[in-house]
Amino acid sequence: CSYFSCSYFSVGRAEVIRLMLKDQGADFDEKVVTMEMWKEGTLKASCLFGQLPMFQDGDLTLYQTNAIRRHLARKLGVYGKDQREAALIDMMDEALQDILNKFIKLMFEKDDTGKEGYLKGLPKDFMPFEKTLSSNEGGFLVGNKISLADYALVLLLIHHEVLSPTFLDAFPSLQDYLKRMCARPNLQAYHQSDEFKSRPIVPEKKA
Ligand code: GTS
Repeated sequence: CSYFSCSYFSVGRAEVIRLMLKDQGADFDEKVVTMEMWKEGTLKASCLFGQLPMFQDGDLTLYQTNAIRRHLARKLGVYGKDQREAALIDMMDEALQDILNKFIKLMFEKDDTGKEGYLKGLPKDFMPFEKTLSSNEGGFLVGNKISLADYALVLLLIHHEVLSPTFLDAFPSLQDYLKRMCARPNLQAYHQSDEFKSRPIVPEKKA
């Protein structure tokens, strides 16, 4: 098994990388960067685009969350069984990124005024995934094996349940999916760990 090394802020885009590594039982080391360390400037100056996460796989250094995720997905065998599945996985993942970008924007809003409108838009945003899961007998977004896109969906569902505990009521397939995914032994152990709980992506005032 490869040994990976990842640097990132405690809370941020990199959580989905952690989720995949944990579920896959990959051996990795992580360096959590604090704001104090970051503000000092040396690390930022050393990063190709001046941002984290940074990922190391042997002598390969990568930046950009999605490039890291795809590299790992190819390496860990969670990028579909062929090119057709890989294309469908990319399509699902891009649609999930659209939701993630809106979600991140909401999380960074200083007040709570955007939350109501955001919650109203959720059925439209998540319905395509409900439909896909209800028609895919494999039990995953694409094919019959977990993929890169599933990790993105699982994490978004976990966070949206915190944001709105009733939001999954209208989505039986997503509900069943989340239950199944969170019962995967490695994912369950990580989801229930203090490590995961210590990184609340949805701040209390937004929940
Ligand atoms: N497109 C980049 C990616 O996906 O990796 C964006 C990276 C990014 O926005 N990084 C943030 C950062 O380094 C941290 S996080 O929000 O993604 O966790 N911010 C500090 C800075 O100085 O820009």
